[in-house]
Amino acid sequence: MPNIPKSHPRYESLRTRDLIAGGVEKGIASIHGLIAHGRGEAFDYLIGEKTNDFAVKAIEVAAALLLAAKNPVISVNGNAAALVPKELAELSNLLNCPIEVNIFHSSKQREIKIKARLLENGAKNVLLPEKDAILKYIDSNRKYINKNGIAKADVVFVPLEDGDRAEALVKNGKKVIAVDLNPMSRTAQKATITIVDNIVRAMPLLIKTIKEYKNYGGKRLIRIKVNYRNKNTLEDALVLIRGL
Ligand code: PTJ
Repeated sequence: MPNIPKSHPRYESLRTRDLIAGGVEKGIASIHGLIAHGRGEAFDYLIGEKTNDFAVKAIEVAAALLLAAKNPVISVNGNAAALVPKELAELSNLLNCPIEVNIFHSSKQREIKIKARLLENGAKNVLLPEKDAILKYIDSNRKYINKNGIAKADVVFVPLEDGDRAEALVKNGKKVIAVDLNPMSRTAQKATITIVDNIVRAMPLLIKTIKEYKNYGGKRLIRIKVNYRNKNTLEDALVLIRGL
């Protein structure tokens, strides 16, 4: 990171920007990831660059859903791997579930680099997409999945997606947890649970919440998620943005 003092008022934002730029340089994030990040930054500004109550609620419900899932899977693209590799590895180990690399801008080399980065950061079970398992209702590179991962998942965690796949996953009968700073995005609208927050803030809180709920029984987990309406989360985020 260039010589930016921690006292700089935009230190955290600059640090995160640097992670994405470094991710592109290392061949982990796609060059298009920079544009996606800039879009995220703009929405982060609009929600006050903090984890709002609607995100805390969504994180609690997401934690309960992940703990109650039979076969949860964490789907990772270039941006997620550049920004929060350690947290993705910790989440996977905590839930004892695989991480599956699934990228939009097709590149075998980048898939391999993303996998290596996750392993270096402590992940134990990282799957790559295979040509023998296909997700229905989608035509992009993201249709290729792993038969031991997303193919048999009941809940898929998809931080900062690119749109049509969340819908395809839902049509394939899966529950989808998205992290997306834009409450109007297609992903945010189609997911079962949308955490409208920056992935760099949402991941540590999700991990902390899962650790807290880890020994809860099934009934208690159901009580946490039973009255959740994703429509209300998105509406609350939009009210905040429009009210500025
Ligand atoms: O590695 P690949 O090839 O799979 O490509 C990944 C990107 C992210 C480039 C690709 O999926 C893409 O183009 O995504 P989009 O359509 O630009 O959407 C990304 C969404 O993530 C947007 O709605 C952004 O607002 C949101 N976003 C960006 N940065 C963050 C974020 N949400 C949460 N935390 C962030 N840090």
